Amino acid sequence: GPDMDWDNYQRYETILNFVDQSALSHSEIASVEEIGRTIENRPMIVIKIGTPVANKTKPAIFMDGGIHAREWISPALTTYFINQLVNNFTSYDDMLSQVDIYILPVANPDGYEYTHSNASGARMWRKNRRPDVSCPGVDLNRNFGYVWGGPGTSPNKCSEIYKGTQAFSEPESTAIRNFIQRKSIEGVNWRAYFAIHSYAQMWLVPWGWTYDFPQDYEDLVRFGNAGVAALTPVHGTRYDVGSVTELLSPGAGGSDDWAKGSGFFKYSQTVEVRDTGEYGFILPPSQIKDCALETWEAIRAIAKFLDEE
Ligand code: ING
Ligand code: ZN
Repeated sequence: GPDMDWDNYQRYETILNFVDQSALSHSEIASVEEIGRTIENRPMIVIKIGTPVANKTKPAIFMDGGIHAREWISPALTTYFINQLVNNFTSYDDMLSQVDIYILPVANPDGYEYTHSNASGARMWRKNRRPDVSCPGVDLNRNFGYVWGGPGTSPNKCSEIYKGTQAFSEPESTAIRNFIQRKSIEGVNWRAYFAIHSYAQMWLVPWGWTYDFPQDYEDLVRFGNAGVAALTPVHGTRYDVGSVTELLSPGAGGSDDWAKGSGFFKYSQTVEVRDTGEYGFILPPSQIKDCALETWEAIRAIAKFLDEE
């Protein structure tokens, strides 16, 4: 298929080939796993990247990208991070010994591919592609099973924040949950969960379901501040750090609330990347590399934080 680059937004097939090739050519540090299939039977893949360190359980990071179809910058970033870690790894071997990182580059490939189609209004599609005669699609970021159906969700199939028929009714959210549970049982030391979204330039921490704060909220903000302190100097891009409800509005059933509420992850966040609304979801491809470079610095700072903790 076509080659990968970060001058344009890529189709899912190109992303799949890129991730497979990255792991195949660097099998000493990377491996790919199919974690499930979407409603339209597309494979969902996670790449694990890290060097084994003897006598140490490394902190592990999980990242979901592209859970919302129209947020094209998200898969562009997750694939950029994969490329930095796998194909430029000699300059980042520090990070590869500090953490194990698991990246799901596109959590909603059915929706992502739909936004690349010519169907009327398709470019602004958000949900997955669960079929329905009148209103297809479930908001995967309202379908996770922690206070499912709480504030900021809808029981209406036609809503952009439709929660689905029950918690984890969708194969895409179920695949993420099952993978995290299974790896935990296998001994993976989950520490930080990242959901990569656009747009707002905000580093959002739980909770999304309530205006209350988690009891360790200050730790989560300190973690977020460490990321943003590394991000902003790169191009002067400003991010706010705070809870979802504090900075935006309630939204229950998000992947970040589930990651925290399930107890698997202490540090859980939704990072809303560029911009603040000038282009919104239609961020020009000319901004991909700048956005990727600055957020990559945040991820590197976070790896160091977790290693030193
Ligand atoms: N924003 C997020 C959304 O899902 C959010 C905000 C994060 C809500 C976490 C609830 C939990 O609506 C975007 N841009 O998708
Ligand atoms: Zn989103």
